Amino acid sequence: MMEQLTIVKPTAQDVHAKAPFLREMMEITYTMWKNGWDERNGGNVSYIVDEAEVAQYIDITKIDRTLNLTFPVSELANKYFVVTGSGKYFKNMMADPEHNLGVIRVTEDGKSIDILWGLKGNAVPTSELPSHFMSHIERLKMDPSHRVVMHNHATNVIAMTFIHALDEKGFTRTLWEMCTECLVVFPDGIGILPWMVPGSTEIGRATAEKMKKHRAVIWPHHGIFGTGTTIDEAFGLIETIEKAAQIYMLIVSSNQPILQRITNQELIDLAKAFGVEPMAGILD
Ligand code: 2HA
Ligand code: ZN
Repeated sequence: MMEQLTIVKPTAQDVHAKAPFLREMMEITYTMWKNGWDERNGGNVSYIVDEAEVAQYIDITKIDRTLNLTFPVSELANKYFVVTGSGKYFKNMMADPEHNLGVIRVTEDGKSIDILWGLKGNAVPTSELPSHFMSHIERLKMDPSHRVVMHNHATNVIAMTFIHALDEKGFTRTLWEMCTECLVVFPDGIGILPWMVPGSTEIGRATAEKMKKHRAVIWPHHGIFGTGTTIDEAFGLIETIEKAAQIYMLIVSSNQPILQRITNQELIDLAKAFGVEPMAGILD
């Protein structure tokens, strides 16, 4: 007998039925799972939301729990985030957002977070919170309209990290060559870390360091981080990189000789036509 997935219909009173920032998170995490990028509890997302917007749907004076951070983030003091929960399955986001998502606020001193909504059943924010928070800090310095940090296990990106050299310039150039739009979508190129233990403050620091120059960072044999000013932008960035990696894997797997490619001059022409500044040291 086929097991039926029960979708609990939200009632009009449910915050997640009304708040656009929660709907967006539910829909994007579910989409990522459907794409095969978030098996089991893989992946995590955090999204900065304005206080005024949160206050329209949630009583921001009511604190459910306060959790101490092992890494202080005074730069993010009093900021509100929607976050995915630690150990939670993206597959279940649409059916049960209150257990799988949370709305949190960083305290005035940056040493703790207040849980204001969701993360029911004593759940806590994503295990990759250090990478998320530290990346937010760096991206906000580069772009005050930055809002989203998104991590997933994009399949072809992971595959490519086994067979392509892990130097940032070479890897970026290969991706740019795979689809014409790539250079336009990520002219700032891809940051790549060495393999590291996930969930740690160390990988958080290393990821954030790369975020000073790039909006996307690859963790070899693990996955990708993408950032943006909106959920669509962060998702679109990862989607484009994953598509390029897929083309690369298809070409390599085809065992056919490469007969033609986008040339260096064509990439230069493309950057000029679209007014983007390509990551230095690749096309010159
Ligand atoms: O558990 O993807 O990197 C979620 C993860 C950890
Ligand atoms: Zn991961």
